[in-house]
Amino acid sequence: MSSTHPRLGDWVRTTASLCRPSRIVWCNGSRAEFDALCDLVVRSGAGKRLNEKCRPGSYLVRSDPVDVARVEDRTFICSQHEVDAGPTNNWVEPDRMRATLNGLFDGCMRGRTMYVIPYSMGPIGSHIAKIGVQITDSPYVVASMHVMARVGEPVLDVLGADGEFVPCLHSVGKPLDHGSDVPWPCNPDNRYIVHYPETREIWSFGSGYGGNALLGKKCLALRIASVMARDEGWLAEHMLILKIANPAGHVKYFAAAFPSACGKTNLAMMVPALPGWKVETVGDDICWMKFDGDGRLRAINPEAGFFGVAPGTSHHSNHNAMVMLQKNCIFTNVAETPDGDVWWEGMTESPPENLTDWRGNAWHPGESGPAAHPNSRFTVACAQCPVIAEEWEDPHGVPISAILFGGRRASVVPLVNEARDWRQGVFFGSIVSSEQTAAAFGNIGQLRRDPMAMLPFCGYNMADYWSHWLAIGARPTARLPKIFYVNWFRKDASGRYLWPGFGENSRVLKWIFERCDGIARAEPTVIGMLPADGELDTTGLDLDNATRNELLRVNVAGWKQEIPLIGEYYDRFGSRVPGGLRDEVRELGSRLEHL
Ligand code: OXD
Ligand code: MN
Repeated sequence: MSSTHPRLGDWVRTTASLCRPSRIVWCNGSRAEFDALCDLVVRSGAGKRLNEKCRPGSYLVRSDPVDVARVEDRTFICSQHEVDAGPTNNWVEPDRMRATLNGLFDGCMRGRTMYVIPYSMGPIGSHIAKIGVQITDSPYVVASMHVMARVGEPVLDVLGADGEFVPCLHSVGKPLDHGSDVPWPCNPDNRYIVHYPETREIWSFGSGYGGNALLGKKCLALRIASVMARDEGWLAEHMLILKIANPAGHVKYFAAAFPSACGKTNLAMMVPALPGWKVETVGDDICWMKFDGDGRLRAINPEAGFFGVAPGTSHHSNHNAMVMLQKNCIFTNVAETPDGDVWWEGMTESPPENLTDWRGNAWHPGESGPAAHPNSRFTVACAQCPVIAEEWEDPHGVPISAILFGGRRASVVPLVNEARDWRQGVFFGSIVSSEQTAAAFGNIGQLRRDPMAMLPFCGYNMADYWSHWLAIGARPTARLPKIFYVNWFRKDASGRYLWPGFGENSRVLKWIFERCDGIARAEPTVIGMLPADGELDTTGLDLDNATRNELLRVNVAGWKQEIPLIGEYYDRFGSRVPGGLRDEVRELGSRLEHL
């Protein structure tokens, strides 16, 4: 197969003459192609087929131990002007970066196959979807892209002769000059994950893992898409999308942003503890929202698969994920049981006796390091989720009633807080912060500000991104979702969680649902609208009054301490910070002073 799209054809030819692969394969997206790629990964020594009796159709892949996570310090936004990348992104002048990359990519695919993967982020042909074409020399990446995106011929059909696409060039950065290969080729000394926002191109070198290499996900669907969204008047966000139905069967859709490793996948697939309530999944990581003709924001999940963190996933934390993972999965860097199945920390209360760890070494309980790498992953099709919403592929998207922002905060930030209006909601999003590790009492811990959970994923100046959010809210015809700030992670003096989390979070979702309908009552406070007395449904929960009050209290002293920290954070962005957010912080400060 080749393309009838002259610009695409030219790009593939130019790239091939730069990278000099042995052969070029255009991916058609078929099942046979997927199976052949998985066979290749097995034959390379990086992967093995799991026991058909335990995990039919599934594979375990082990990466090089130096290539196990996204490399934020090697991720670049190469806009023409440094200020357009902003202080939270790495920046190099684009011509300089192009010179460096041209040098690295020169001959980098010698002895390897160059795969061309046309893919769609979003249902093929949806007006909200975007097309990318990834070139890569990693069969593991192609197989993963089969799961994570819609790939192959149908995408070329939509592209036609002159459709728009984002060129995404990827190489593991290890030419095969003298025959023998290593199981997981990579080039840890020369890693570059590079985005050119103005020309909408992605170049990635040296890593074969996750978001560094599956370029549809963080690179296209967030960093480049956030720039497109700014220019075209929509939102590309690091958010799950869930469908929630009350006992009467009335349905709403919520989008929720949390920093990585704060339980987005668990929330998206939750089993509600409240009788009669039902949660279904539309997406677990990325959400694209566009206004429809009625002024409502409608959301699609641009992905076709889940690339989730395995450790911590169990029948207690995410029963639906455990069911979803029973077959047809690619597991990377988890541990292996003697009977050819997988295991990770948190899957069961105690580990099995004999395991092979993520590096391929024998592992026994009590060993100092974990058996599965903390960032080990599963890659699985969304369609396999037992609670996938039937409309998850609706090309028009689903209408969003509420947007939730959240982080991991042991203190100060209440369990749930509704923004008075859109501007305050954007303020909430801009101050999201998360404790890097579980903080001990008395020490509010090292906080990492992660505005809208987009810190590593915003493709332009974060302050301009806040202005874009404010502009979305200022559209005269907009019928905007309500915005909430949630925090499941409050702790008491001894470090014990105050809130049980997981399925019990449905109690918070119920209050939000009923706030959207104007049924539940809220109490206006200086920091926002908190559930009025008795409005958070805690029936059947072992939660004493003191704990409940602590979860929903306005911690005046704590917020007073936050105000200068927020101001200092904003100062990093100088004059680009929108006046509306400066007003929010000043007004919050003066309301607190008057208490
Ligand atoms: C992810 C992340 O992989 O946010 O989704 O790191
Ligand atoms: Mn994510």
